[in-house]
Amino acid sequence: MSRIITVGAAQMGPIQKDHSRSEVVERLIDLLRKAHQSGCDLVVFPELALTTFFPRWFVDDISQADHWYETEMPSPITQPLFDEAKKLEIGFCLGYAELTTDGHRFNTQILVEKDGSVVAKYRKVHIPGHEHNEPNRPFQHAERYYFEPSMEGFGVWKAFGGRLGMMICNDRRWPESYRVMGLQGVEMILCGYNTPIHYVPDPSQDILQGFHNSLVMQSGAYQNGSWVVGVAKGGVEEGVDSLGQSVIVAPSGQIVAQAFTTGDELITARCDLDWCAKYTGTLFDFERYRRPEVYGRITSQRGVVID
Ligand code: CDT
Repeated sequence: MSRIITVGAAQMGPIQKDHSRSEVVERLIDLLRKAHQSGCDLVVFPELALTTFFPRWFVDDISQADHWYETEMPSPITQPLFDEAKKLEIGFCLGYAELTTDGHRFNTQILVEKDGSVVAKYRKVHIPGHEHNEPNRPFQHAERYYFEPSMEGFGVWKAFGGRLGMMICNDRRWPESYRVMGLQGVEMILCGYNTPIHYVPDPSQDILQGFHNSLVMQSGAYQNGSWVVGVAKGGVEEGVDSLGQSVIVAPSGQIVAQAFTTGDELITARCDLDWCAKYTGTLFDFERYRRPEVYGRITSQRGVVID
């Protein structure tokens, strides 16, 4: 029997600073309904899908930013999204900023099953950008000030009839993210992102943002025989233009659906999880062909060491 997940990548356009959580939840519910009408089992929302991308501003006292974080999930404001999903029997994946009861701050994504239960929580591992205010930049990317890196790593969960994993934005640029999930037999990886088109440390990369976005997800999918669903919050948000180009990538590395706007847009694909085995059982049969005995540097060393 074939195992199909019809997945929706629910790209969002900008969320401005003065947009309320309730307004945003309405947009998410609208996308959820569209996904339901398209026959989706699962809909994936972007990174930090409830607020503007607040790490673009610096505050001297981090508690001034507490209002951007969720302290519970669901909360009274997000409960209507959970209720609607349960009513429609559709699962979802949602990114948000998490402030734990003991004061830890994470960039988080949850996976919610069709019955409304939270089956998995993933906290971002690779935190890009900078820790301190850099006033000469046109905008900040102070994720390293606002979020601590997760020590929990990359999990894979049984859900939606398959084995699903999650990663968030910058994680998609690192082959280790995919491979750690690949070694757990992942069949579909869900990834929300916010990617400013202007890369301040090296503007020569600006024109390549779309290329690099699909390059990393296509290669990660192919090299690990997994579906990858990459979902943007794109468009001009508080003056910062961000990449759209949400994609659904097959285990072959081929793009099977791609967003063509930078606004709220749903793309979908019927994903046959058994397609993964065509790759994980042949060219990328890890058990047969990998050589972990010569990969020691991957985990024993962080930066480049020149002998
Ligand atoms: N949100 C996020 O991780 N964005 C990064 C931008 C890198 S530039 C500091 C990304 O990899 O797309």
